[in-house]
Amino acid sequence: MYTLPSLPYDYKDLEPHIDARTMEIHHGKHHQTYVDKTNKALEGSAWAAKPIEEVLAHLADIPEKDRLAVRNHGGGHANHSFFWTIMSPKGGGEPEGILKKMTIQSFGSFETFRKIFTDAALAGFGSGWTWLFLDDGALKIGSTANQDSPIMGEKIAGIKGTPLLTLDLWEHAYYLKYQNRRAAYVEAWWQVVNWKEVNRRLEDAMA
Ligand code: MN3
Repeated sequence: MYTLPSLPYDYKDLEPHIDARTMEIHHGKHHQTYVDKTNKALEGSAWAAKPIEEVLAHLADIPEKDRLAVRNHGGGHANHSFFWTIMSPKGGGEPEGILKKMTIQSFGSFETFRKIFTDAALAGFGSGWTWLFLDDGALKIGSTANQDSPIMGEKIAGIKGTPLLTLDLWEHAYYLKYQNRRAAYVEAWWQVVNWKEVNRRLEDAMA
């Protein structure tokens, strides 16, 4: 049985960048629905006792009749659980530590990294996510459709690796406040990115 994780901050705490009403619906309704439908899809299965990340890494082993539901709703549960942690009311600014060093090594500068990530987020058509992830020791940026993620692997998601940072580009993530202005949402989101957490995940992945 999966359960909705509580947020590490209040719904209103990411204001004015991400509004409280959006957070309330996004977490309390959308994410809850992904949790409920994952539980339904895995009802009676031994997989339901495993962490959702482990299930998603072995999607091919899920019975075919349940596989798409697990991919979509389990993916939604995992992606949102991760997404909440990489935002913070004390976020924004620039990375520190090994993350700072590696973004400069990989992309030339933080500004270039930010631009490549932003361009990827704006280029996506329809619903999906843009990621910074670690693949074979290298930082990479890529996007996935629907609720796919790098942990599902290249065959399914088109990219593979350990997620470090992600941005939800479904309209439900921003439409109440930003309507069609996806670029304004992305710009606002940079103001709440929890670089400390992203750096911690990179340290863990490199260890
Ligand atoms: Mn969402």
